[in-house]
Amino acid sequence: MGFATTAIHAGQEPDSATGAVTVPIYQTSTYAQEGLGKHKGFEYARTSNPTRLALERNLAALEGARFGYAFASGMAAIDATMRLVKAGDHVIVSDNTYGGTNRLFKRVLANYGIEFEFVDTSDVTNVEAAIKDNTRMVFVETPTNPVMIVTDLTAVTDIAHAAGARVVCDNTFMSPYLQRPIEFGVDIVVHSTTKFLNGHSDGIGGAVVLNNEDDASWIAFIQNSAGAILSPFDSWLVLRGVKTLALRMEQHDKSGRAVAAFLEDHPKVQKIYYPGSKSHKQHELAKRQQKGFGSMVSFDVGSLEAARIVLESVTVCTLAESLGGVETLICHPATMTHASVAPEVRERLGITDGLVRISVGIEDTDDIIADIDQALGKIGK
Ligand code: P1T
Repeated sequence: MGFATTAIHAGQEPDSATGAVTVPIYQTSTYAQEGLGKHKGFEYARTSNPTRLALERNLAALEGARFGYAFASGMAAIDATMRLVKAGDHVIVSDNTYGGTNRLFKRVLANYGIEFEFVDTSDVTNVEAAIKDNTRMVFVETPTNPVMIVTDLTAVTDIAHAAGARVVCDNTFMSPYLQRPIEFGVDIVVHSTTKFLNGHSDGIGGAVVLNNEDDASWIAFIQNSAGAILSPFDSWLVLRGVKTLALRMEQHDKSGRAVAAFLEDHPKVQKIYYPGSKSHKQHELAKRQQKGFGSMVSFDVGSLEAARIVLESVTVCTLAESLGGVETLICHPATMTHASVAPEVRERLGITDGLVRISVGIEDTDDIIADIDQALGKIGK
């Protein structure tokens, strides 16, 4: 079955009671039982809900995995995944990740005895050098938010597995349409469904998908025990969004390439970060590992003042956090999405005061480019 067919049908049989072709929003907290221990497979909606279950099956199918679990946010999904390690375990993490991931690991989970080591995972020798006897997990984001560093998933997985560690990949920036980490040996894929999967900027959510049955049972146990579940309505919104994922990602990818090409040649732009650009250090790897390059583009205009002018001059693009929606969003990572990252780390990674990040939407490409062009034109005036 092709990707678009899977997106539209996996986990979504017509409703057995009514024939409704769209999975209903089962807005219920509990389910009537026929007798003690006699029920239709649903007991309490924190544990399971038919709308959420349909989404979980759908997302698992899209990533080519057996099990999927939906959470209240991407961060809740990542937090649940980290319950697979415990005090005394060592976790290697990509040194550039979404700021919230860095904050969760460094400021919250480190307090519970988990040892995090941040390395540039785009050079796999760094991962190899960081492996210790107690390494139990390697957590990578690829391409990274916001400087678009790409990690070789096969190479990292080989190293991690030889050491007995799981590999987790945050696939939010690509979506399963453009990258399927499990095909490269990755054990667990996490998503902020808030982004491309939902695609309409109208819900916060997250997901964990994986193949290993024991790990899946533990994630399900955590989902039920800690309770950070995705609501029936939000599950339905993501199911609705995923139906057009293939179409949307084609257009995101097309416009992302066009915007990147435009920025690359622009005199006011000092540097661009886009794996589809031939100047990107890992362009060849991105070509091998990804089906496209997506629509996340970052670029440096040299100063906070220049960035402010661009961000405050756009009219088609919207100044806002988040990404992956149908509308073009533009943001300032240093003060917005990555404000929680230490300034010296931001500086080293290239998250400068002049860095601007665009999530290219699916409006007419010419309108997006014209808007960015007029905003860049205001610099130095
Ligand atoms: O916002 P939430 O659904 O909890 O997802 C967190 C998250 C996880 N992983 C990646 C790669 C992300 O980009 C995010 C959220 N990112 C933004 C809000 C942003 O604007 O970058």
